Amino acid sequence: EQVDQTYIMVKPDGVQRGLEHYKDLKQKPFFPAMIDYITSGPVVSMAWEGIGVVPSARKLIGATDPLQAEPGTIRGDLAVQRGRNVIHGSDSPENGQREIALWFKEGELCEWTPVQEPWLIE
Ligand code: DAT
Ligand code: MG
Repeated sequence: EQVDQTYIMVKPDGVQRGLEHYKDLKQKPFFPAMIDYITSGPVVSMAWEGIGVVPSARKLIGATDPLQAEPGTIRGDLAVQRGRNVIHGSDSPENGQREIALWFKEGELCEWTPVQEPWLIE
């Protein structure tokens, strides 16, 4: 099975570097407001690794619009509007790699093996 990595960020957000993060949305009308928001304060950055981690994390996060997000998801339970949707998760393994490289320097990622791993993964 494919082990991927995904970049997870608790927004808001940004500490200046957020300016690059959403470059694929640069042409969107909400881009300037989103950049103001994403650079308004510190964020919590994480790199998660695991089998199918990209779709699993997105499922946990919920739909972009919190009003459409299922109860039990982070956005569904904790957010109200798209422009304040609390958390980011990469949308593909390729973007996971790109975003992790953008937000973490060489040597900053902490890799370890939890003792229960053999009981979770065949
Ligand atoms: P996601 O964060 O679910 O991957 P996205 O990549 O399409 O969603 O957009 C990135 C962020 O941009 C999203 O978390 C919130 C903001 N956004 C998206 N669509 C928006 C819209 N129509 N109006 C305002 N903000 C929007
Ligand atoms: Mg996205």
